[in-house]
Amino acid sequence: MLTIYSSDHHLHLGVELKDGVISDSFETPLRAETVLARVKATGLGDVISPTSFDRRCYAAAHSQQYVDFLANAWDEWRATGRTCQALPLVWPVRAMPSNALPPSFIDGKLGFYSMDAGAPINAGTWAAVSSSANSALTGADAVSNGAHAAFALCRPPGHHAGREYMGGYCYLNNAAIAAQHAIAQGAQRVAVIDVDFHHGNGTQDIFYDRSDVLFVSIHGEPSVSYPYFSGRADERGIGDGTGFNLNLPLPKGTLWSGYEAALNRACAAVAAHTPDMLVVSLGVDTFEHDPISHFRLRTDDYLRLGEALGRLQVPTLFVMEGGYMVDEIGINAVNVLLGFEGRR
Ligand code: OKP
Ligand code: ZN
Repeated sequence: MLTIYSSDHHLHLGVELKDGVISDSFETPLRAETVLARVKATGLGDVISPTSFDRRCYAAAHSQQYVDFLANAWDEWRATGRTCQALPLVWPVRAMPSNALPPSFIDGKLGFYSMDAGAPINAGTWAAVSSSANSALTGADAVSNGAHAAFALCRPPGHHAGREYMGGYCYLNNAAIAAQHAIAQGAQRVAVIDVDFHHGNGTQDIFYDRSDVLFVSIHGEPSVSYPYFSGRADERGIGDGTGFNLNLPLPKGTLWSGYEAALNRACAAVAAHTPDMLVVSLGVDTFEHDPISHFRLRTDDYLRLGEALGRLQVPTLFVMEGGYMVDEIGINAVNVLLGFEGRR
């Protein structure tokens, strides 16, 4: 299987507001390097660099004004004389007008275009974020052009980024951009299956009213797990999209046995959609030793997860999302790919 990777991800190094203090982010450059090393060590296949894509390819899944905000945010922040990372600190909450307009000042824009303070912006963020989306787009093209599978080794991740907001380490929604690109290239139907521990609220947001892109997510119950405000089983889609959004929340402490039952339901829904392409939001923060998540999958379980996805027999693009136990992120992520390939 082809891997698409760019060292541009090093241009982004975020901070994290944790327990009331600014700390190092769990979302580190070493994550992507560890996965890349494992791809090479296992001989998964060739590793190529992403090609460049026009911003319009991102705006097909997001809005043009959001993409422009991301591209310009650092310059606008610098123009105010500040050199520290830009973090949003004010949000239009429920009781404020839901038709709030985008402010013109950068501090207001940061809040308007975000869901939390989990997506800091610094000098290299846009270069890293656009390159990460380009990896997903390059992978989508490879699969559209006949590859049975490809692995977009994206960093930063994307699945919390909605049509018009960033958050949770995510800026551009790489998986959604890839799925939308596949549709633009002629796919009739696409399925996105999100196996990251956290609900893919951004991907759900982007495709919620659509019947051509099925979104299925297995994740920690929102009452106790980030992002808390989406991911319930009764979120089924709206309008034409009704019935094309499937959330499978599971309790903290879920083991492979419970996970597999949900995965079988997810795979049955994907098969019923008869997609031309499957996009897998591949997070391995479901691992038993992940520092910020609460499922208990083991290293060998990722082989089984990949085997289940492989049995669908659909051309598949894997897009890297989360996974914060850096020592094992490479083994676990690549185990999914090896399982998919029937190698174990
Ligand atoms: C991104 B991805 C919980 C803090 C949560 C944000 C987590 C973002 C995860 N103590 N911080 O889905 O892996
Ligand atoms: Zn996650």
